[in-house]
Amino acid sequence: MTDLFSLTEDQIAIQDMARRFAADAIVPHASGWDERHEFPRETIRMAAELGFAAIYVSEEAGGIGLGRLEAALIFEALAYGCPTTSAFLSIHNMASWMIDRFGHADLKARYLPGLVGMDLMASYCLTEPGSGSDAAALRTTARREGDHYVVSGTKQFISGGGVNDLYVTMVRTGEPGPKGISCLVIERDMPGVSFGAPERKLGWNASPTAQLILDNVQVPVANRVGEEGEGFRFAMAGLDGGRLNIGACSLGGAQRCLDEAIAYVKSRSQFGRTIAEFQNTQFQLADMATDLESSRALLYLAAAKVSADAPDKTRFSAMAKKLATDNGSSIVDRALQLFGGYGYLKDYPIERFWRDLRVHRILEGTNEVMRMIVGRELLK
Ligand code: FAD
Ligand code: 2MC
Repeated sequence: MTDLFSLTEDQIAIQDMARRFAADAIVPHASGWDERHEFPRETIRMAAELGFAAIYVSEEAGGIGLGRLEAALIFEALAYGCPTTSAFLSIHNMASWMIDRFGHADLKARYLPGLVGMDLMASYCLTEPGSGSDAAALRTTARREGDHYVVSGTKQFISGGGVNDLYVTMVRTGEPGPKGISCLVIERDMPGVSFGAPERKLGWNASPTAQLILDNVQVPVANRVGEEGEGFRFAMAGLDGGRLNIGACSLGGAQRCLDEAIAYVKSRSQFGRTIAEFQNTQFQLADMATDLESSRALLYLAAAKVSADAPDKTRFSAMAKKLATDNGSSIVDRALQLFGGYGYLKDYPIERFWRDLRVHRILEGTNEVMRMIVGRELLK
């Protein structure tokens, strides 16, 4: 019976490898990246050498061809050091997977060899200034002229905007609504591509965010992923996996803060005894651990469903993203409280995780949108 609920030897080996990489290459540096607003390009390239840039890209295309549970284990382990860097890799994986899964042979041959080793880094571009949650209302237009599309519009909040090489971009080629949307791979150096100023954010400082501005960009029809009108479905399929990964980033960040809190309460004394001895502290830790394990259990189940292409995978991915990111934020907040005033200082890592995990309740679909997806499905 317990075999059903334990990881396989291979999964444990993958998790160990990711944990070792995080301990050596991420944990010691993450607060500096945050403080300096530094994008850790070299560390990300090192992660790619372990296959972490193409975790669920097929082996034929040069990826490591693993499932979504393995991906969640990796992103969770990396987020123990830096949720932002882990999420950056997740977005690259999502965009690369869309090309591998839905692209035609020529497109794959042109871009995937660079993407799997991260010689090329990719962004995912759905959101616009006027359409966030209502993603199917996007207005960036792609007008076909011969063997090119002429693309104009603005994509908002693009992770990797300005630093990445490729932009997997949802554009309007047809009627209003989801059926008029197509997906194009746009290169940073194409004439007419520019970027807004880097956004000044509460957290996610190690991950640059900027507008992608497209002004009559000529994009070859050969850069279209799949057929016209299929872009929204591809974007949503990408997010089924992306949402798991963001949830996993919250699990890793919350686990780190729980571990830090356990160590801290044993070392800090007030009223003549360690604060660990207060029943309130023990109850807080117990609740934090319970919330973390229940989120993890649902997330791993949802990941297995996305791997298996189960009919209810989208609903499970949405439920897991909501639970893991809400609980992740709340666990980090409770850890900060256990640290007292020291939790509020940059001398300890908690405040960074507090800021970084907060946005996971908003991006890759707000947690209200997650409830909309689940509610609609239940009432179908
Ligand atoms: P809105 O959609 O305007 O929502 C505002 C509020 O209204 C929210 O609370 C929302 O839940 C609520 N709301 C909206 N509709 C409903 C409804 N029907 N019922 C109930 N409540 C509702 N996007 C990309 O495409 N690529 C990226 O790489 C990317 N990276 C990001 C990085 C960062 C740091 C941030 C902050 C955002 C990023 N995003 C990216 C955008 C992100 O996905 C959007 O911010 C998110 O989807 C919400 O859209 P919005 O900000 O326009 O909010
Ligand atoms: N997989 C495949 N197809 C899907 C799908 C999925 N998970 N979800 C929807 N579709 C299809 C759906 O089947 C339908 O096609 P058809 O009519 O042929 O059946 C089509 O897409 C339209 O779907 P809906 O009718 O559900 O579309 P609607 O406009 O009502 O809303 C909603 C969909 C709200 C779920 C979507 O707009 C959404 O997810 N909004 C949130 C946006 C978001 O998550 N943004 C994240 C940006 S990325 C980011 O933040 C990063 C940090 C990278």
